[in-house]
Amino acid sequence: MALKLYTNSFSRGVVVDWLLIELGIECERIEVAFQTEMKTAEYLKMNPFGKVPVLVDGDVVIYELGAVCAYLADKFSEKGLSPAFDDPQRGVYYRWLFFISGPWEAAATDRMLGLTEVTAEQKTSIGYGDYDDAYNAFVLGLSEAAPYLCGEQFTAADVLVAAMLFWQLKMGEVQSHPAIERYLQNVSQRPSYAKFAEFFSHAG
Ligand SMILES: N[C@@H](CCC(=O)N[C@@H](CS)C(=O)NCC(=O)O)C(=O)O
Repeated sequence: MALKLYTNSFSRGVVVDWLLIELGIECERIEVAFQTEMKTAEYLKMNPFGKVPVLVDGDVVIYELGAVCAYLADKFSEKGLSPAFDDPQRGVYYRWLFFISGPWEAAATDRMLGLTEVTAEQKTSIGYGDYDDAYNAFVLGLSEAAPYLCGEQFTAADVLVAAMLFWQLKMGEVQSHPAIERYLQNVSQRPSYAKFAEFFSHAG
């Protein structure tokens, strides 16, 4: 059965569009309006958060951007967008998928909302420590990209991480750094990037 992507062109769903270009696969794209179509009872059955993106593959419904991207990369593993299961780089790949979707997303959101005052005691129970910890870990990891996060292999993790950085730089929500600039320069060489940049320019 054909894949269906419920998304909105002004959302993080554009990250999946970028991955689909890299994969070179067909996927039906269903544009869902904010506030209305995303909140219908029918839509909430697919994603109780009433958010995009959502990928439907037959009977399987996947929400959460990171899960959608990881799922597609593995489903079409022959396209080489995820390290093989027995490749040690798979560990690095997982680290980036989870880092960008968990600690980094939370740290960046808290900062955007001004939730930055963290006591030493609170820091031990906050998954990302504090913003500086998360930022330092991020740029340290990026400084090891050669040229991509998993070495020579460009993966779905690069799509997620680079898209997040392009977005946050555009919105002034992350401080640039030589490691960030070098990494994004590497990623920008991908032929798919030009197409993504086009989607992205509409996305806010
Ligand atoms: N954790 C979710 C976040 C999804 C999300 O926040 N999507 C936004 C668009 S970027 C949305 O659909 N917002 C609509 C709403 O909350 O009403 C993911 O990674 O997929």
